[in-house]
Amino acid sequence: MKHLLAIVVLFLASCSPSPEPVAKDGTKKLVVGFSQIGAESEWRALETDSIKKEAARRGIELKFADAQGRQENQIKALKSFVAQKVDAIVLAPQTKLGWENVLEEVARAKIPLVLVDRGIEVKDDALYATLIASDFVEEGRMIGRWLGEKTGGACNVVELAGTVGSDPAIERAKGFAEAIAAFPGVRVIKSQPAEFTRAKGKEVMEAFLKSDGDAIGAVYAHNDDMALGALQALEEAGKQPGVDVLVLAIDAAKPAFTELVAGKISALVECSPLLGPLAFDAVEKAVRGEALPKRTVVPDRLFDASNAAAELSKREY
Ligand code: GZL
Repeated sequence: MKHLLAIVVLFLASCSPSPEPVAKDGTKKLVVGFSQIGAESEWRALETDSIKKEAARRGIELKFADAQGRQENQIKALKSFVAQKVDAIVLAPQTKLGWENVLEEVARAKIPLVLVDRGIEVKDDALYATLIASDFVEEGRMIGRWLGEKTGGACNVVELAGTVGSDPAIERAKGFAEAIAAFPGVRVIKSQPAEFTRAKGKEVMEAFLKSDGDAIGAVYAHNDDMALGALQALEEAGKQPGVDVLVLAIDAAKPAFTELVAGKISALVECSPLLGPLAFDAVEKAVRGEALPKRTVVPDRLFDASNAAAELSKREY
């Protein structure tokens, strides 16, 4: 009889659902799904690292999904997070459009969703708890104003644009155009997408040099990586970046910042990738049902030859 009872008890125990993860202080461990765009740039790798490190520091179980640069993979990841009944979702959305249906599914599952790094366009902004990102329009304005003042308002610019349809690409172009409107002689003579990558930035810059060569006075790259690719193309064409052609970019991560100090890049506007702490502050508030501001703007500064050397040793990324 005793053996039979022991077998029954063991059988029942094996049927019980796996115990929920428990944090160090005994509370239920938060389980958060993070849908990341991919690994197209230095900035993206830094952001992923910041999110992963902060989750570990807070004892949060992070389910990480890398979409390899494809929105459909992000949508699949969000559906999977819903099926796994995560406590919250963090999304870095590759593009502005195409999120309505999957975010409605997330909302029906009553899972709070925090946007980091890029915004989206949806009819009902209740579909996300908050957006934590830089002000990309202002980043573009800062670069445009700097270029207008630097060149006395006369310069032919070629623009290396970010991923088509992405918030930073759309807004950084808009802000730059707004600022240079005050300098009629500053004109964008060519603009092409270069996917935020170094390789594509080099390839598109080579095409610009073929078509417009000596007419080019400045390169405006929507991120560091495309600017670094442009530097390679310029030097291979026998040009001296920073002397023959001004090179301007946004992100200000270490590799580009080093070229700024060296004088090959002329100006950088920073865009912090260290969004982990802010993201999980928002997640923890959202899970507790606390109200959140719809938008948290991460402030950015401009660096050029006047302040780059003094700033280099202080950089966190
Ligand atoms: C900005 C981020 C952009 C970076 C690029 O928040 O979305 O995407 O500027 C990255 O380097 O690829």
